[in-house]
Amino acid sequence: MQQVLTPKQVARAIGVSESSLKRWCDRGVIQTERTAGGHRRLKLGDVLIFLRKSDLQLVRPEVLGLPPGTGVRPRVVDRSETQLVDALLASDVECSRRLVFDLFINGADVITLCDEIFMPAMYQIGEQWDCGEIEIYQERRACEIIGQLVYELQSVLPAVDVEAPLAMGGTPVGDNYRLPTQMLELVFTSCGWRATSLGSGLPFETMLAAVQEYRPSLFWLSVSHVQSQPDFRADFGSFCGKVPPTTRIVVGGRAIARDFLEDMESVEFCDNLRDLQRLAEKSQAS
Ligand code: B12
Repeated sequence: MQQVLTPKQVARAIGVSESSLKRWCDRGVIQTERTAGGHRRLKLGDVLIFLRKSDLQLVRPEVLGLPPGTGVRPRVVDRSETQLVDALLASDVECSRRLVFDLFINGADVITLCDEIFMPAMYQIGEQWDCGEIEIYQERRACEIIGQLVYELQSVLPAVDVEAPLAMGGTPVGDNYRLPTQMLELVFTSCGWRATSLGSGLPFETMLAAVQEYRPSLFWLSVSHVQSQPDFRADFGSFCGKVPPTTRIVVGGRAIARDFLEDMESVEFCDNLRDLQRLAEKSQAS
């Protein structure tokens, strides 16, 4: 559910008069809804979209539920990854949120955030863990915070049409990575699809049961860890054979190589989330 705000709250957050804000609402400059009683109401996501397009700064971000200091200074993607790593390792949720919402208000889309900020930040954390420079709890906590941020970003995206195509997916058994499949749900939602991540560590039989029950237009498989390549190949091949042709299968992730799929004609491979966005937008248009 998106946070819903009154014009008074938004005016306070942006530091303008309530009457100016109401005028913008009525001119359609900022997307507004009306209650049954005719009162104007604004969704947090629409306020953020408005801020992206305007030169206005947030003066009281707390009113919108954002950390103090959010939206005050422009932030660039370049240095943000390292700043996020520091915030994550210090378990500083507010600083992490501020960074991410600063970038979002500055125009970074959710794919840039996932592919260019979250993923490299977790990569750095993985390297530090591998060198024994950080504690395991710091790595786990970083995952939790990013997971929280991904949900928060999802909650500010525009509502998706109930008739929109459905995408669904998860990670196979033995693969305990939660963030990639959560991010795939976010990306499909941002492309206007209905999207459901089934989670991680799923046996292929249960994925098939979900496909048969919900008949998605697309099923994604995120593969970050494979226990046994031959078993995975056999199980995945058999799964693909049983999925109805009306469901496209898309695969990606760190543990999957393009040549792995050479003889699997019914499966599409995506290198990254940007690739996936192109595929999602193309399929929706056709
Ligand atoms: C957090 C973490 C874990 C956590 C995950 C917790 C959780 N709830 O998710 C847990 C504890 C499970 C874990 C366990 C292990 N881990 Co680990 N882990 C990591 C770490 C630090 C981050 C992973 C992550 O979430 N990254 C963020 C995501 C979003 O990035 P991503 O996976 O690359 O996904 C991106 C793309 O690949 C793409 N993508 C992914 N899937 C798909 C699908 C489609 C369709 C598309 C289009 C795109 C796409 O989009 C994403 C966004 O850009 C990495 C470091 C790293 N390099 O990433 C190590 C790392 C992957 N782990 C490693 C290891 C060794 C392990 C273990 C084997 C350790 C052990 N001995 O038990 C186990 C194996 C786990 C298993 N059976 O699944 C090594 C792997 C080394 C190697 N060469 O294979 C790494 C690289 C750490 C290191 N530097 O050594 N790990």
